[in-house]
Amino acid sequence: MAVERTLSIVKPDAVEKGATGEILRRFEAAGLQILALKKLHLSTELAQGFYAVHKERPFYKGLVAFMTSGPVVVSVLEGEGAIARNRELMGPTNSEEAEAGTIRGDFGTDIERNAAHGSDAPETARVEIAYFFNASEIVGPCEAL
Ligand code: FUP
Repeated sequence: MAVERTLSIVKPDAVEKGATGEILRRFEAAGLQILALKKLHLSTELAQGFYAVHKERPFYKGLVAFMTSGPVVVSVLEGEGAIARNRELMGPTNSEEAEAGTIRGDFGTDIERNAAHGSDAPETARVEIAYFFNASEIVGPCEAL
């Protein structure tokens, strides 16, 4: 399997619960290296741009309101099959359908307040990583893991 990079966001609900450290721990325990990491409070413009693909959807306004409701923690993860591995760790989009032991099952509430975001394909990962990080902010790879 190819070494990939993916963008992760610990969403405002999980940050507010104090689950950031546990979520990042799960990434590392699953063999994903953290190449870049920052905490920020998204502006409406930044959240709208990130979710622009959904702008005609009925949930867009609520999603942007949620994503700007508190700080998020954004990271670049790297590893073998990182995109699928991250999505496995997160569980399905709807936290009500996510099993215990998954990030969305353990820390999310429903389909909107679902604790985490992860890129869904290599091309979206490239776009999403560049949306939040300059090349100089991405450090790695490291040999330790
Ligand atoms: P995912 O790839 O799992 O993040 O899911 P999607 O790209 O389908 O959706 C992006 C985000 O939109 C989800 F994280 C939550 C939100 N969403 C809703 O709030 N309501 C919906 O009905 C579908 C998605």
